[in-house]
Amino acid sequence: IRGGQVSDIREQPWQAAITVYRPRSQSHNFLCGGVLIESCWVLSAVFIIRYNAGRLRVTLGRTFRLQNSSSEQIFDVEKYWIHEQYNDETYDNDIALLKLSSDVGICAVSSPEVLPVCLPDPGAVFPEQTECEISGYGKEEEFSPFYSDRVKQGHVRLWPEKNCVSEKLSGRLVTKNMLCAGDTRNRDDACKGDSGGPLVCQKDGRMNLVGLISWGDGCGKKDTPGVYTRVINYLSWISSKIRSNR
Ligand code: 4AZ
Repeated sequence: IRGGQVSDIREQPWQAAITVYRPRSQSHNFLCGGVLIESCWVLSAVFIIRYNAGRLRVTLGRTFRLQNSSSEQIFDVEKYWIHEQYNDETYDNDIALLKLSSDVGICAVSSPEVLPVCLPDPGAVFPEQTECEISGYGKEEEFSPFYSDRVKQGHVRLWPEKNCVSEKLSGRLVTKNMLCAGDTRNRDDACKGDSGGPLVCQKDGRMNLVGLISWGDGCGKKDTPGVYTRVINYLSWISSKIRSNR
């Protein structure tokens, strides 16, 4: 997260960190963010997941990315699904669903540090300028060599659709499956390593997962929004995958 502030995982208990096991170094490398939506189910973005064939692992409940914590819950990924219409060039349909591995049918156990986020109702409307929250362990500046040691959160507003166009994003295509959000102060934004993580907005006293961090033109550039996968367009994709693979 560029800008924003350091946070505690209890403020984003659905935030996941996705890592891949590298046999050569016998270590887990951080890849990107994810979002817990049910005990055994995590949403993330496609791009990173797909180029990292290997043993994926999901870490929940950690405030500090590299520090073990008594509140953490760690799972191997049993299987994952990439959206059938994912487009490698435009990042259209940038959504992946991960099933956590468990022998007992229960994976993540709810606690102050680990809690699934709500998906929006199919008809929910989130008006332009709604203030929402993003989070992740990604970079604090576009060209920083390091990911953040600690989970961060940032505040962004939903952009009017008429401004969410390729002219604001170095000419790259924006589709109906994407939404734009940004900070009116040009400060907070998602950055490298945050993709797959949450954009949540409050509605009726609950946090709803409105977007998945997907792409952008740099991090926190003036008048340039971050681009998010529009989660509400995928509610039936998500529920049918879960239903047929429980
Ligand atoms: C990334 O590379 C990334 N400023 C995600 C979001 C944004 C930029 C880069 C938006 O994961």
